[in-house]
Amino acid sequence: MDQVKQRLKEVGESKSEQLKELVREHGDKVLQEVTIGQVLSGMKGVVALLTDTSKLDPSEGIRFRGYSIPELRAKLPKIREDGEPLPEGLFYLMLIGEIPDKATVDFISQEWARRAQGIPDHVFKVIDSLPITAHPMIQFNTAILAMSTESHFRRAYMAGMDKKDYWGPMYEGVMDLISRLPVITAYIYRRCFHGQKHIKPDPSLDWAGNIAHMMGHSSEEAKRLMRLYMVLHADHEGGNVSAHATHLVGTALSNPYYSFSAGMNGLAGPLHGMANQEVMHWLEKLIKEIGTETPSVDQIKEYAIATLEQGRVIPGYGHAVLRKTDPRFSEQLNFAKKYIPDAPLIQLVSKIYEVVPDVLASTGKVKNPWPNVDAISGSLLSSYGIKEFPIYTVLFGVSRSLGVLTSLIWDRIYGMPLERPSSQTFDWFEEQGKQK
Ligand code: HAX
Repeated sequence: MDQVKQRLKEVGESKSEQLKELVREHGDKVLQEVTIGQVLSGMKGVVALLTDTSKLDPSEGIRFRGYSIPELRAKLPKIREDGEPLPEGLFYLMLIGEIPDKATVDFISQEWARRAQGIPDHVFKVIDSLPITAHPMIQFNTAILAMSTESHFRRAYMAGMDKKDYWGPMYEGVMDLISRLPVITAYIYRRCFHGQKHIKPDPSLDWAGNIAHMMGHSSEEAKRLMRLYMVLHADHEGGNVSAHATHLVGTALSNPYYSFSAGMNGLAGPLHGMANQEVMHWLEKLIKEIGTETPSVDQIKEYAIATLEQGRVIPGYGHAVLRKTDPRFSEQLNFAKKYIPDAPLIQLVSKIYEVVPDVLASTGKVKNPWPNVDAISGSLLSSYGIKEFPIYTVLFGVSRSLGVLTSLIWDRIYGMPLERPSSQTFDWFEEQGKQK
């Protein structure tokens, strides 16, 4: 058993006992009242999930196992003191609940580099059988499903594994899957956009550095950006579509590939992860229609209002939980201002930030008029040379694997049962509304 798995076993055994005790002692306690409005508006604010990896505060933003993003940047191990934290460290923190030392992070880097070599040939053949014009998210998700032939969990389950051991093969599958996503991503990227000229992984590199390297953006600057990107998108508590879908499908004891694929299907929606690509189309159209990369505040305002009048959303703005500027937006903006302050797209994003919140607030219905993570991530990637928008949601998915798959392991440690909420008909809701 590797050192991370061993530590997980120790932490997990005690936590799963505590959970059983909690349900035994306090299982009947009422948590909250739920209104018809909440249920019929996407269950916003309804507490229905247990997720330890991160928690989202409407005003403050995300905390991973209690640590804010600035705290993580200070505490998680890095390659260089002035660099970005390594996503391997965030993975360990989310999995174990402790900040790892550099040696542990190095172990995970090496372990993932080793496991990344095990992708079976048929996965690449399956990708190659898709049209080159198929959206990268289609290719990504197809590859994830194709990799499920390797599922440790499925094999162990078929062999009659004891319930209490579910977490072990789940851990092995998750480690394999996370390690392999960068290779798959770079393969799709180079297939679609760089004449199928593929670049081998460099096993001496860290996980995120390797993504940049295999995509062909191997400068130190691009690697630094990729580390930031992979940390910032890793998790957003349990209720967002990708996390929730991964968890839900996992409760049927579907293997990690099936479960993660469900989450990625959700991430591919324009109101979730695909918003990063949508933002770039929105910016591109703005530049084309107004005829300049440096529009005035009034021109941006007019363009934003026109978007709303067409019955469309302004991508990159708004959030189901957040009620302030997303700190993941601010972190990226600070990064850009530090390293590429003159990049035209970053200047445009900054100017839009001055205008759009007021436009959205003036509608009187948008609960959060502030930018989310997607308002800037594509502009940042593009400014570093990764200009092919369709790959952006795939990169988001690679990062999101860290959080949702960690939670999937914990679901099996906790012995989470099949999730099966109740549904009611329209007539039932109407009847409830009439009752005093
Ligand atoms: N532009 C225009 N209208 C918006 C809006 C925006 N950016 N954000 C919300 N609204 C509208 C909603 O469409 C809704 O309109 P209707 O009542 O006519 O249906 C109304 O304002 C109330 O919505 P809300 O309660 O404020 O927001 P929701 O919780 O329903 O939705 C969304 C949250 C993120 C889906 C929403 O803000 C949105 O569509 N934003 C644009 C897409 C986007 O950036 N998505 C990425 C979000 C972050 C993320 O998950 N990244 O992966």
